[in-house]
Amino acid sequence: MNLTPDLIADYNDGLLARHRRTLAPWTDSLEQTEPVIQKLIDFQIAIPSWALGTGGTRFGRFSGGGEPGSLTEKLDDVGMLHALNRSSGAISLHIPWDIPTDVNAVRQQAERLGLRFDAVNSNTFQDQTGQSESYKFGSLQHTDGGVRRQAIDHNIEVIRHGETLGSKALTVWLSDGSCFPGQLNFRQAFARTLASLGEIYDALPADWKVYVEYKAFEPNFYSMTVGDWGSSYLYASKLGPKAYTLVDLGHHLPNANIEQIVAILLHEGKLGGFHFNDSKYGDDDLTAGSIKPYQLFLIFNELVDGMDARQMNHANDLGWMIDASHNVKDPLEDLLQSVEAIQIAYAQALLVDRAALEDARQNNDVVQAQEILQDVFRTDVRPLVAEARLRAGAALDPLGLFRQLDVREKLIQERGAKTIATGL
Ligand SMILES: [Mn+2]
Repeated sequence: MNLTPDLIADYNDGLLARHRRTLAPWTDSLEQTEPVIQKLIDFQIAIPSWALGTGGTRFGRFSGGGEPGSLTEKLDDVGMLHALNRSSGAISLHIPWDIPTDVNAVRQQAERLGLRFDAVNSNTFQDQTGQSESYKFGSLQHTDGGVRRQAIDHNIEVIRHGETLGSKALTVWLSDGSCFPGQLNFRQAFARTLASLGEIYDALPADWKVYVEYKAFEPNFYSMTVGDWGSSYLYASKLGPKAYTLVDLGHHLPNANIEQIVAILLHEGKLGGFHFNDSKYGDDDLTAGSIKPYQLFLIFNELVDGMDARQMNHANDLGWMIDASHNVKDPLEDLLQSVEAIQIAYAQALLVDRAALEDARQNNDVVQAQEILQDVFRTDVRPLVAEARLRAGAALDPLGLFRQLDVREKLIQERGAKTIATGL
């Protein structure tokens, strides 16, 4: 589907009067809002290729129809999201699910759609057809050197695929761990994993980063070999300056203080990237901001504060990615909702009066510190986010336009009702 600038402008014309009315209260404080709008325009959130199809659980999967059956179709879907919101200008690929067959064609298509390739993801949590060794008992931690070799080589192959597409980072998430007490020698598993990661690290091009993603539990339920931010930080520190920790919001034990984790990692210069999602219980992979929007805001509050303290570029210096997928919504509508929730939290964090907050902290004025944060959180910044979209050439209401155009119905007609996105 070709969402031309004219089509989007026509759609926006119908919403413009209402938008101007909601934006009016902000025009009195232009000095404060202009930089926020510009930062919102610059801020791009990568869409993971695996979120374009309906996710599933181990109990079942309910395809919504019209899912992308090839890398080309996945790029088309992200290109459409980006045309709608001008904030999804990147895609994060998963190897082997998304191995490009014609690299030049893929690069050209991405360029045409205004997309770049964010971190590439390796997969040693499944066995692939024809693979000689099994990952049943782990990959980089495995007791058998042959399994470790295969997993290391796979990660290096993922780097090479990423290089051909212009990606600059590898994300390693390991399902390695153990399900029962006694199964694993923790110290040896750590040492083997570190040595394996070291070989992958050595294969990184000079301008690449490796993100070490952690997860508290699942699929292993007794121990995970990269189970928390401390272990990830330890691996990343020992690996070297190109290695960073990646925070996936759903990968913590319940009630973990993620904003504090983010603050400390940023302080140490070891936060590399983000996987946004939301959860009620565990790794629920729900829409960003759908369950705990205040937590999302508090995380962005630390991100903005910590990045500014290190003079980092908000848009480019960290990897911003969504990692969500579930069973019940249209995946594309869900992604539009996630991107907007992230933008709202980011805009609110940019509006925090940091001098006043520091002053309140200095004076141990707990009430005032809380008031400052909650006042911003309770402010409706949606008009600012919409204004950023308008200026960037996006739809004022991306979800509204998506529905008005019957995009899903057209994708079903084009691709069929029973397609399943590769890898799902
Ligand atoms: Mn993740």
